[in-house]
This record gives sequence, C-alpha cells and structure tokens, in this order.
Amino acid sequence: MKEKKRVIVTEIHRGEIISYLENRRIKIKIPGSILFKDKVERSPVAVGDLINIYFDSKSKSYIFESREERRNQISRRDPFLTHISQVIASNIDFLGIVTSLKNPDIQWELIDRYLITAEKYEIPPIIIFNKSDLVDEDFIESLPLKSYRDMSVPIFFTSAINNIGFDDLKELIKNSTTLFSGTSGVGKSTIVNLMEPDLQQKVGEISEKGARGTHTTRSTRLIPLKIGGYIIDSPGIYGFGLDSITDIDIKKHYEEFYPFLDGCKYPNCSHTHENHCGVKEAFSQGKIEAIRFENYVNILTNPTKFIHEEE
Ligand SMILES: Nc1nc2c(ncn2[C@@H]2O[C@H](COP(=O)(O)OP(=O)(O)OP(=O)(O)O)[C@@H](O)[C@H]2O)c(=O)[nH]1
Ligand SMILES: [Mg+2]
Ligand SMILES: [Zn+2]
Repeated sequence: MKEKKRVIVTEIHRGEIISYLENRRIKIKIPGSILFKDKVERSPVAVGDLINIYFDSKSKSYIFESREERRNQISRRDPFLTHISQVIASNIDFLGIVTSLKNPDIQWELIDRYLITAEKYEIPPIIIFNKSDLVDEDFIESLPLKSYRDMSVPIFFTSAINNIGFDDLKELIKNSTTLFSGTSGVGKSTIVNLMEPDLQQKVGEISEKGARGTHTTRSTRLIPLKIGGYIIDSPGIYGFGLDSITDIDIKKHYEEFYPFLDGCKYPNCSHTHENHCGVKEAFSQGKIEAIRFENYVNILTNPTKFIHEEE
C-alpha cells in the first residue's frame, strides 16, 4: 500500500520539487504527463502549494501525486510570450512589493501592476522601499505616496545593509506567508537573510557602471521564519504582464479618480482619448498625482506587456 504524505512545496528545480519531511530536505519527482498537460499554464505546481506525495520503493524516490486546491495565487504574463501565464507563488497572506529607492530607481508602474493584481486576487499588499541609506529625508518626503496611503497599503522604508526599519514589518508578517517580489537588485534576498541570518541566501553584487541587479536569485524559495510563518524569496522579474485582469479591475484600483467621474461625458470613459473627461481635467489641474495617472494610462493601454526599464 502506498503511504501518502502531504507536504508544502519550497522550491522547484528542473521539474523536481523540493520540500521538507520531518525536517529533512527531500526531492520529489513530477511525472512528465502532469508537467506538460496544460501548456498555457506554465505552473501546474508552484512554490507554496500543498501537495500529496508517496514513496516509491522500487525507484526509492518520492513521487508527486496530486495538488491541493490553492487558496490563492499570484501570477503574471510573460511579457514576451503573453499567452503564457506563470504562477509566482500560491497560498500567500501578503504580497511584499520590494523596490529600492535608488540603484535601481523606483519602478512606479510595476508597483501599480502588483497592486492591481493583489487587489484582484484579494491578497493584502505591502510596499517595501529598500536602500533608504542611499537617499535623504527630503527625497522620501517628496515621494508621491498619498494614494497608496489613502488605500491603507502598509509602506515600509528599510535599509537592509544597516538593519533599519524592520521591526514593524516583522511584527506584521510574523506567522504569515509573505511573497517578496520585485525587479533584480532591489535587495529581496538581503532582507530575507537579515530576517533569517542562519540561511545566507546568495546576494548579488551591483556592478559599478550600471546600477542594475544581476539576477542573483535563480529560483523561488519558501523559507520558514523563526518568528513564525514563511517568506518566499523570488528571482527579480524583468517584466510584469497582467494576468486575467480586465479594464474594470484596472479602473477600480484608481480610487482617487472616483470623485472626478461625474465630469466624464461618457459613462464608460477610458480617461485617455475622450473629450470632456473629468479625470483628465483633474490630472491637468494637479488634483491627481501625475505618476498615478501616467501608470493608469500605460497599464490600460498595454496590460499584458511591460518590460521594466533597465538603467
Ligand atoms: N545600499 C544598500 N544596498 C543594499 C541594500 N539591500 C541590498 N543591497 C545591495 O543590493 C544588491 C542586490 O541585493 P540582493 O539582495 O541580491 O537583491 P535581490 O532583490 O535579491 O536581487 P535578485 O535576486 O537578482 O532578484 C547587493 O549588492 C546588496 O548588498 C540596502 O538597504 N542598501
Ligand atoms: Mg535575490
Ligand atoms: Zn474620463
């Protein structure tokens, strides 16, 4: 008789699942028939999934049998192969959007793409502005954060190399599963190392001439925290196409536009090319943060394609 076990997926490497069973790291084989069943969804198994496995005494290896229903998932479209949807992780409590204040610069449009996705999948987002040691107070004061604060998105300013700004963040995410996502070089792995010092994930060097990261983290990894809960560290993304998100979802996110909708002549106004548009008027009068309006237009006109700017 096959003895079944249920485990959590901590990593996936070349078609092999990594997990822990009784504190021991195990490798689990995925039958090829499952991997290639559905070419549109590239992630039949994702980090964070609960899966059922059994031990095959013949091959002396663990074999994947089935996946439990996901409570939720965060997925994105590949910006080059927009028909392919990729699940970054599943069963998460917080989406930690990690960006650096400098080296690389803040990716505002990417933040909004993450927020729209988090809202759609009902996963509370957190924004972490890392590398606060590289900018001054005035810079932080001048950031256009009003709409995020009005939406009650928790915002943290951290310096991972100086261990500053983490107390409240730890308090919030302990006993939960938090996915850290963002572009390469923003400090995701450095933050994870700080929270779990025994671990020492590989951290990238930022080259002198370009400030961009070097894609140090190669695969998504779920890491148990001593304070309770898990962090999921993930490789820097180069683009984020929205997945299964409609114009309605996009419009819904921009709550600060709501008070001006009365000024739009057409009920389904897209606030882009139309005349008599209350939102555009509010934007031109400085009543809506410029960066938010620009993000909105870019996302609405190009939902599935977004390549972040390399510096
Ligand atoms: N000045 C400064 N540098 C930092 C800070 N946090 C991380 N770094 C540096 O930024 C570089 C990239 O850090 P990583 O932690 O590898 O970045 P990552 O987001 O994990 O990058 P990928 O794994 O490629 O996605 C390293 O050289 C870190 O030392 C910080 O708070 N301040
Ligand atoms: Mg990393
Ligand atoms: Zn309008």
